[in-house]
Parts: sequence; C-alpha cells; structure tokens
Amino acid sequence: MANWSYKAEKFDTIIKKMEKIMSKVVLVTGATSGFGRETVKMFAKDGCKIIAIGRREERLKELKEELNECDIHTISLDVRDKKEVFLAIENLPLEYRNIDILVNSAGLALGLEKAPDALLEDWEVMIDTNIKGLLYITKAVTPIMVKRKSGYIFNIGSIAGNWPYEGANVYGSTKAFVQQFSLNLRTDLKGTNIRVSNIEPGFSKTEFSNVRFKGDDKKANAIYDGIQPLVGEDIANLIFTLSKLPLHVNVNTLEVMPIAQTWAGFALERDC
Ligand code: NDP
Ligand code: 8X3
Repeated sequence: MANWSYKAEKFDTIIKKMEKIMSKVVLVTGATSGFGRETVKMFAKDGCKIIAIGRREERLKELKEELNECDIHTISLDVRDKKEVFLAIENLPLEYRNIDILVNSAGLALGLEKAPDALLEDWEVMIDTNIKGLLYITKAVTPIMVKRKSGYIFNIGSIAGNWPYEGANVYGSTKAFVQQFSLNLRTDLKGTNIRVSNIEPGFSKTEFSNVRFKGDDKKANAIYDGIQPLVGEDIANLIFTLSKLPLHVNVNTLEVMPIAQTWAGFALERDC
C-alpha cells in the first residue's frame, strides 16, 4: 500500500514537472498597473510562466508576492531604453525564453492640452514610449516566435487611435501608429502562424488618468464620477479569451467601450 502511494506521489510530481515545461510563456509590459497587471494575474492563475515588465520595482515585487504560487520572472525596465530591452530579452532564464504570448501594454498619455498649448516634451515621451518602446520590445521578441513558427502578439491601442478628440493630439496619433503597425506586422508575419491583435479600449479606470494629469488624483478621479468605466480585468479577460481561440482565428482589431460611452459627433464653428 505504502509502495502504491509512493508511486502515485512520484507520478504526480512528474505530471507537475511536465505541466511546467509545457506551460506557455507570456511576456507583459506595463505589468505594474492597469490592463497589464490584470493580464499578468489572469495568465499566471492559468498556469502560464510570466515575464512581467515595468519600471517600478516595488510594484513588481508586490506582484511576485501576490502570485507567489505562480512562475513569475520580473524585469524592471524602461521600454524606451533600446539597449536594455534587447539585453533583457537576450538574457532571459532558459525556461522563459520561448515566449508564446507578448502583451504590449506599457504606454501613457501626458496632458490634455490642445496642440498649441501642449508640451513638446510630453509629446516626445509619448512617442518614445507608445511607439518606440513598443517597437523595441516587439523587435526583440518576434524572432523567437518566428523561429518557432508560433506566437500571439497583443498590442494595446486605443479608441483614441480611431477617433480624434480635443487634447488627444499626439497621444491619439501614437495609438493610430500602433493600429497601423499591428496590421502591417501581421502582413509581414504571413506564413509564420503568429497572430497579431490590436486591442482598442475606450474609457477605462486604471492609473492612466492619474498619469495623464501628472499626479492630480482629484482631477483624475473626477472624470469617472457617475460613469461605469471599463476596468483592467475587462481588458485582461478579452486578451485571455482571444488567446484561447483556435489557432487559425486571428482577430485583427478589437475596439471596446463601456456601455456608457458613445461618440460625440462632428463639431462646427460658425462665423469664424
Ligand atoms: P496604467 O497607467 O495603469 O498602466 C500603464 C503601465 O505602463 C504601467 O505598468 C507603467 O509601468 C507602464 N509604463 C509606462 N511607461 C513605461 C516605460 N517607459 N517603460 C516601461 N513601462 C512603462 O494605464 P493603463 O493600464 O490604462 O494603460 C495600459 C495601456 O492601455 C497604455 O498603452 C494606454 O495607452 C492604453 N489605454 C488605456 C486606456 C485607459 O483609459 N486606461 C484606454 C485605451 C488604451 P511603470 O510606471 O512601473 O513603468
Ligand atoms: C485612452 C482612452 O479615450 O481616454 O486611450 O483616450 S481615451
């Protein structure tokens, strides 16, 4: 009897080891907050091995502690640092190297001033993060997927990439880039089995507005008064669901808004 339970235990250990080897590797940027953080949690709880990237070390530590049963490799990294991005991917621990899913969530908006009053420095930070940072990560990770002829890249675009609104100027333009890049990337990856989806969320409650209003939390919180926004979990859930679709199905773009949000229409200025 004792011998049987010993054998069953050993079998269980082997199965667990196999599951670990077989489990998917998911790399998430922007893992310290909002959509990225919830995406990490969802995939980690599904048994995936996670590479979580963000600048705030304390947040990464907290995430690792919260998911202490899961396999999480954290990297404190500024996606604008080209050299560091490539080094980080090159030096991944062996068991995290075969990245199956990439979620490019790191990004931000800075300011809501109209173009003439906006700060050029804010524009530069948005371009460097939302466009160049996303490109560095994608360029570093894609060859791994191409080599294995499999993978899924999720880019987080925005409704702001589709619809202009006052003060969105460069932020919206960076997201229009992300949309067009996603479509072109998919075109270039024809024949590799790599899927690419551009997720385009609308009004959502994360730390996005706190960052946009540069730490003015009162102003940031006020915009959610009386409105039920999307939350990080909603977007994580969509990413997770798409990742489970049959391998021959590619959702190119997915625009999603809370039910409370619609369009404002065109504006006309009379006698100008
Ligand atoms: P959050 O502010 O909650 O999260 C942004 C994440 O991006 C943080 O983890 C932050 O980490 C990371 N990040 C920002 N800059 C850098 C950088 N230079 N290097 C590495 N990481 C960086 O906002 P959201 O979760 O809402 O935003 C995620 C994405 O979703 C963004 O691309 C945003 O534009 C987009 N989006 C947001 C919407 C919203 O209304 N919330 C709607 C549509 C799209 P850290 O500061 O630790 O580096
Ligand atoms: C964020 C959504 O509408 O605030 O990308 O720009 S919006």
